[in-house]
Amino acid sequence: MTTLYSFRRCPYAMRARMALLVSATAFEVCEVALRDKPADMIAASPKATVPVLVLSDGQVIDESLDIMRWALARNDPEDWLAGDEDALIDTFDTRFKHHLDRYKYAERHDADPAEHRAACFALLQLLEDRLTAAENLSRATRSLGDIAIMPFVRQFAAVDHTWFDGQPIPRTKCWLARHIASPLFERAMARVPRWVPGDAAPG
Ligand SMILES: N[C@@H](CCC(=O)N[C@@H](CS)C(=O)NCC(=O)O)C(=O)O
Repeated sequence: MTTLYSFRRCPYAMRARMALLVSATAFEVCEVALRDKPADMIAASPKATVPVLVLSDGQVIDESLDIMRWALARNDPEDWLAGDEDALIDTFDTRFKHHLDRYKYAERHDADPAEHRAACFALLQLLEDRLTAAENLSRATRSLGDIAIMPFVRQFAAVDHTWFDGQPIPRTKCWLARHIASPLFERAMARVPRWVPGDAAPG
């Protein structure tokens, strides 16, 4: 069986779960506590970040984008790989994430949240511009770029929903709301009990 070590609220794990689901890959979810990760997960991937995918032959994939691309290379019914927005994804994984952490956890970083919120907001304009052409980032229908980026924008919006809802980025707000309301996201966010060592099987 293919096992995904996952954490429900982790944006990287969310995008991996969505790609595994859309590709109809059979997998079991091992929901971990980040403070108490299973020894099997750390043995498979010593860098110890979620998600980690362990295939039935023992192969380990421990980067969320690699998990997405692996799953879609096997089966890509919605042609998500045609919308692999490498550069845009990288901007959000690096610059947006950097500012998001300092906006969301300002005290931890001894940062000015307003400054980092503004830096995130400037990057959201990239999405707003893209979304003038179509309802999703690469085309009308969702693809890899949308799903890779959406969980981070969701996290940004959730820090202060009232503020986010008041911002002049109507297309981005609509795009985010559509993805959050999608049956795929709902499935990816289904609650699974935490895996405790000694249980018969993960999940
Ligand atoms: N580049 C990694 C990043 C994964 C990552 O940073 N995940 C966080 C949770 S959202 C994590 O596991 N952090 C380690 C920890 O909190 O102990 C990926 O794309 O899979």
